[in-house]
Amino acid sequence: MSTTDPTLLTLQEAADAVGCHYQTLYKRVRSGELPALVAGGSYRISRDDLDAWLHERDAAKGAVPDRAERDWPRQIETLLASLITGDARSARNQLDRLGAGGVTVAELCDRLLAPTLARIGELWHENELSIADEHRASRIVETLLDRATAARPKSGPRIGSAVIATAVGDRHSIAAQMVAAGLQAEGFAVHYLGAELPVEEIVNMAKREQADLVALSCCVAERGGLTATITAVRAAGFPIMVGGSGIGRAEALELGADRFGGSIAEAQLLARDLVRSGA
Ligand code: B12
Repeated sequence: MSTTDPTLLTLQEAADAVGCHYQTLYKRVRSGELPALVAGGSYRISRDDLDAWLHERDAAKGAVPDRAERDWPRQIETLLASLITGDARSARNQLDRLGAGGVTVAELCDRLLAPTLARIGELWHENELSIADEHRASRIVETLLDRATAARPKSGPRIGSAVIATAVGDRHSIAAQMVAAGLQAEGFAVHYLGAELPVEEIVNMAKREQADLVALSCCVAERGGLTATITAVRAAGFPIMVGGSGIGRAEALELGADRFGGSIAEAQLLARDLVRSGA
């Protein structure tokens, strides 16, 4: 392995990712608790080893670690700059660093990706960004979500299975992709269908995969496709949860959703709840 291997971190890089002083990691390396290589006269830590160490430490504590509070406004500005300039590599590195520091998929979505996309939306609205700028940024976010999902396969028994989509008439697939990433990280088998699928296709997939629930994301004001999908999914007997910036709780429940959620963290809790309650 060469010292330029991007998966090998210096002590300082690893400490930055974790949000602690480098001396803390130095002591863990010296005690043998955290595996490290010596390259060019200094320690190098692999991302996999760092992740495993963080995981063990969290498990031993039995609680969420008290890592330094993330500076989310700064993280958002950094990601925004990468998305605006189309710098996919910097965006990827930023998320990798946060992931190595123990940030969850739900936090990445709720605290970083969604607010950054909202800023993209504002700039687009104010004609500061072109449609092409917005499309390039959206595409980068899709690849970041693919990567975040792939990096965190949850071990242990499967909690349930979920079919996830947006309703016909709503092309905002990224929100649904975030729900899929969040549920997958939680231990669900996810069947993510993206946008613009006819209602019967969503229902058929739920039947074929014997889904425990259907999750729909809604980012637009249009209601025809959403109403038809909720009605058909309910008629087929599948529990359904709805969320997204285009709809509120009262309306979603009124349209027939069993649950409404306003974040990916909530989507994870609600999905577990739907599986447990079977409705
Ligand atoms: C990217 C984008 C697009 C892309 C989408 C690309 C893609 N592959 O997704 C494209 C270019 C296709 C697009 C098109 C349009 N867009 Co657009 N778009 C956006 C933008 C910038 C980001 C959307 C996004 O992905 N946000 C991130 C998501 C994840 O955030 P979120 O919805 O808040 O979701 C969070 C929670 O609500 C929750 N959640 C979400 N879903 C679910 C589901 C469940 C079950 C649960 C529990 C929780 C949950 O978790 C998420 C994370 O915290 C927004 C700006 C914004 N403020 O969001 C506009 C925005 C959504 N678009 C808008 C508009 C108007 C349009 C167009 C009509 C523009 C046009 N004139 O053509 C078309 C509509 C096309 C259509 N029929 O769908 C408006 C919507 C207004 C409205 N409510 O109707 C917005 C708000 C921009 C604006 N300020 O005007 N858009």
